[in-house]
Order: sequence, then C-alpha cells, then structure tokens
Amino acid sequence: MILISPSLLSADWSCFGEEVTALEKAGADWIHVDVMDGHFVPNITFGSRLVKAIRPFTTRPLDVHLMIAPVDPYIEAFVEAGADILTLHPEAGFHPHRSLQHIRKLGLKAGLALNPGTPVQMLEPLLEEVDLILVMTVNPGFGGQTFLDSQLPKIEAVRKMIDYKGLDILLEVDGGITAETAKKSREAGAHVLVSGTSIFKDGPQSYAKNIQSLR
Ligand code: S6P
Ligand code: MG
Repeated sequence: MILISPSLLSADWSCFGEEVTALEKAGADWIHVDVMDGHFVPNITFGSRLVKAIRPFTTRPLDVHLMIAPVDPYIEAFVEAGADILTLHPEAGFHPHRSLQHIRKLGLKAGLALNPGTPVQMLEPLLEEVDLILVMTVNPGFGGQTFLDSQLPKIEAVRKMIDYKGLDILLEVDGGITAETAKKSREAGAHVLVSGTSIFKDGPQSYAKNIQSLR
C-alpha cells in the first residue's frame, strides 16, 4: 500500500480550495499542509486559518506538518481547524512526549518528524506515543530541493524499529520525491510519500498522471 500526500506548498496559492478539489479528483490519498514560521525554518507559509479554509473542499485526511517553534501553543487551533494528522519536530518544544500525548488526547493522529540531522535514536522513547513518523529527506524550509540519499539508512532503521516492536505506525517521507526517489524510499520501508514539485508540475491536467507515476 502506498499513500500519496501532495504538498500544498507547490500549489497555486491564489486558489487553494480549487487545488484541493483537483488533487482529490486526481487520486491524492491525503493533503499535506506545510506550516512554517520563519524561525524553526527559514521560510514563512500559512497557519491554522488555511486548514480551516480548505477543510470544506475535501474529505481526505489533512496531513499537517508543523515546522514551528514553539509548537504547543498552536496545537488546539489546528485541531479546531479540522486537521487529521499533526506532525511536529522533537526540537520544537521542551516536552515532545507531552505534545504528542496532547495531540492524541484531542483525537488526532500524532506524528513525529526527523530532520536530516536528527538521529533515529530520538524516536525510541517516543515510539509508543506516535501514529506516524516522518523522515525528512531534505532540510525543511523550501520545496524543490534534491532528495538526500544519506537518509535512506534512517528510513530502513525506522522501518526495522516499527516492525520489531510490532507497532501500528505509518512511515512517511518528505522532500525531493520523484518517481525514482519514491522507489528508493519504498524499498527502504516508507509507504506514505509527500511530494510538491513532482505533483504540481505541468498544472492540474497532469496531477492524476503525476500521482500515478509516484505510485
Ligand atoms: C521541504 C518542505 C517539505 C514539504 C515540501 C516538499 O523543505 O519543508 O516539508 O513537504 O513541499 O516539496 P518537494 O518540492 O521537495 O516535493
Ligand atoms: Mg512537509
């Protein structure tokens, strides 16, 4: 099973609602929303108001990637806006264990994202608290970067950890995903693929073809 989560970072920002509708029609499994604060990452995007605005346009899960620090003060706003999955970085607060528990207590799936420089060992004490692990295959902040092959052993290690413990955790990859790197990621053990550049290239008439080529 492969799930495709197109990132709205590469969408046409003048019409997010229409873009979400087009993605759903084209076969997207989830919709990925990249929230950036210009502090945790060197770029600013959108907040919970965007999640609220696109919610009526799709029944697909909204997969929200929070690249913000601190993260705790904003969790409830994203829950109220209609997010389904909230993924945070362990460096974004003093108590990631508590933040993940909080997300779950509010009824959402909780995700943990690992930057290229964040070791896989960071996960171990948090494994019981997560529904999803996101391995970043670029340094977060910008779309259109090149996939870092150096992260493939990390994907493999996370897959082993999940399987060894028999946990029900989704393994997602994000950054530089193309048909070629999708295959490498899948072989390493990921089954949720986030992609911006590869899906949005050539406009809405190509979304279905682009999603299919990643699958
Ligand atoms: C990467 C960004 C990711 C996004 C991105 C992927 O800096 O922060 O979290 O999901 O949009 O885009 P692309 O163009 O690499 O597929
Ligand atoms: Mg992302």
